[in-house]
Amino acid sequence: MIDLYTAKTPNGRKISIMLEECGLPYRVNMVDIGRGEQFQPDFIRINPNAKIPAIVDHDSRGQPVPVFESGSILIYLAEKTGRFLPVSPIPRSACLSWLFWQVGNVGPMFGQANHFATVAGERLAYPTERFGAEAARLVRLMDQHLETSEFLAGDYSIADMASFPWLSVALSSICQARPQIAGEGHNVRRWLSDIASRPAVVRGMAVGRALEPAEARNTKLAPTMSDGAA
Ligand SMILES: N[C@@H](CCC(=O)N[C@@H](CS)C(=O)NCC(=O)O)C(=O)O
Repeated sequence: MIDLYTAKTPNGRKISIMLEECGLPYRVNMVDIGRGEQFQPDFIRINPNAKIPAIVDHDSRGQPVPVFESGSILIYLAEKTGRFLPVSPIPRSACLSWLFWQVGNVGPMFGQANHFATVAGERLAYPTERFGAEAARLVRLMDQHLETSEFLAGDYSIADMASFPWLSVALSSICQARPQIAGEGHNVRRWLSDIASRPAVVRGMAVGRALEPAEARNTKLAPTMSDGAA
């Protein structure tokens, strides 16, 4: 059994998607980051950086294994199962390049762009422009890449799982906010739609909320999944 520590955010959903894709038994522990549960000592012992997602793998030999940072967790689960991360060096490096592209660029830049556009109490022109422009540049780059590529790197992989939850929440608002990319993003939309139709993705995205009736008809929750305390 794997304990998943998560919240209803794109970073958290990367991991529930991967767990569902691999069919691994896991238990959901929702961490209320709005109320500061990520700073509680029990959670800091799992992730000293005090952020979701994190996992504890109780199925390894010896002591339970804590893993934090979404990219690191995706690689851990891929190596544990032998799935969604190629083994041979060239396709593996392509997959890892796009995975690190997401964790080093898309997550931080989309997060800051959203923060300064919608969360910050004050509208500050410089950071709004800086992070908004960078988010738009990343969308354009991804759209151009997906013009000739079905997925980010070869077959569907952990690189796609890392980017999917972020693009699914942010693509429309980034395109609307930046006139220079208005009308772009059709390759990203095709990619989003292909991935969104995967039953494991529907289940992974639903962690922490009840499935809509249409979703429930098309998918089946893993029998081992349950909510627990953080
Ligand atoms: N680089 C980290 C980012 C994780 C992260 O930013 N998590 C957010 C939620 S999406 C969080 O826990 N925020 C709480 C806080 O910053 O106090 C990863 O990829 O796992």
